Amino acid sequence: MRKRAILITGASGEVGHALIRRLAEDGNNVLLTLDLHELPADLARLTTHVVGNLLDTHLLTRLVSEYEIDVIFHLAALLSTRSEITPEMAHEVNVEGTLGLLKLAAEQSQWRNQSIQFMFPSSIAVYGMPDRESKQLFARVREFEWNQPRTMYGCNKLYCEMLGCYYSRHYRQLAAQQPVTIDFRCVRFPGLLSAFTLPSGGTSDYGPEMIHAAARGEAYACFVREEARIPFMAMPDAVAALLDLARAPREKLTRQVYNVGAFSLSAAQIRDRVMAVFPDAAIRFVPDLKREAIVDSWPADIDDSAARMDWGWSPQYDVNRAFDEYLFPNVRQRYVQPA
Ligand code: AKB
Repeated sequence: MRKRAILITGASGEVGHALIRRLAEDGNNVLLTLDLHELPADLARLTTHVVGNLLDTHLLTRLVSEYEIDVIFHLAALLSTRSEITPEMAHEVNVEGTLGLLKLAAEQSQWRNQSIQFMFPSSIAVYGMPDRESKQLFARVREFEWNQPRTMYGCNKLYCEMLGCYYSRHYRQLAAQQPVTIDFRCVRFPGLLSAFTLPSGGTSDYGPEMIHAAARGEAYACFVREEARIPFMAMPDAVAALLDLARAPREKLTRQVYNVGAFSLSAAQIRDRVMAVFPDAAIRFVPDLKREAIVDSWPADIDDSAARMDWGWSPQYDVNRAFDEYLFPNVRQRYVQPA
């Protein structure tokens, strides 16, 4: 008998850590996690963790021979800055990795005659504002607007959203009998702020880096100018968005890809909040014009009314709660030196 499980790829990334903890709170969930890296010991005991490559098809086949996977949270990806450094590798991981997993999920759905749920985190990187004037003028973008990404990562995410929709609606459309397909659902995340982990390889990283550097008592040179603005979200809300969408009745969903928002901040506004709590923080603005151009291509904010309407999306952390109740107390605690 195969064991029923929830599969999380990219489990040792930021969202993975938070999602494992949250899913493990419900003692009934059996978690199977996959990543190139080990998990920290406190997380590893909550899951069956496999160290391996998503692109290894033999490994994936072995996993489905041992586990009956009901839900997949496909988090594995190279983020935007990293993807610009190695674009072809980003394509391999972000697109081919996703394609292989979609195919596997579709085949398993057919085999079991039951739809496997495929949860996919996408990103504001799928948007590409052509210039700062347009960004100011069209401050809150809807899902179907400005889909002209400037980065490899943005292109990868946008295409994988489409692949997910294809695999769930049209896969094997010419077969004599329409097979059972996957239940693909996707949220487009803004920049994420976690109190417990630091991102690596992203371009929204200046937000969390500024906060964590101040708590560690280290100087920070922010790589975008003070006015640069994008939407952000506290990590608990990101996990809640994935889980709320996963639980939403299918008939309520009018689309498969949803924006989810919480608040929008300029880099200066993050600095001001940090300085109010860590008055000795040494924060300078030393723009890296190339990374800043990526941030400028992302919208200032997103319109998430479809998510609010269809499945009741409502972030629990507005900007004040995110900083004052979640980020600052936990980040401060994280770097306390033992007496
Ligand atoms: C990145 O900066 O690449 C990510 C994202 C906005 O998706 N954090």
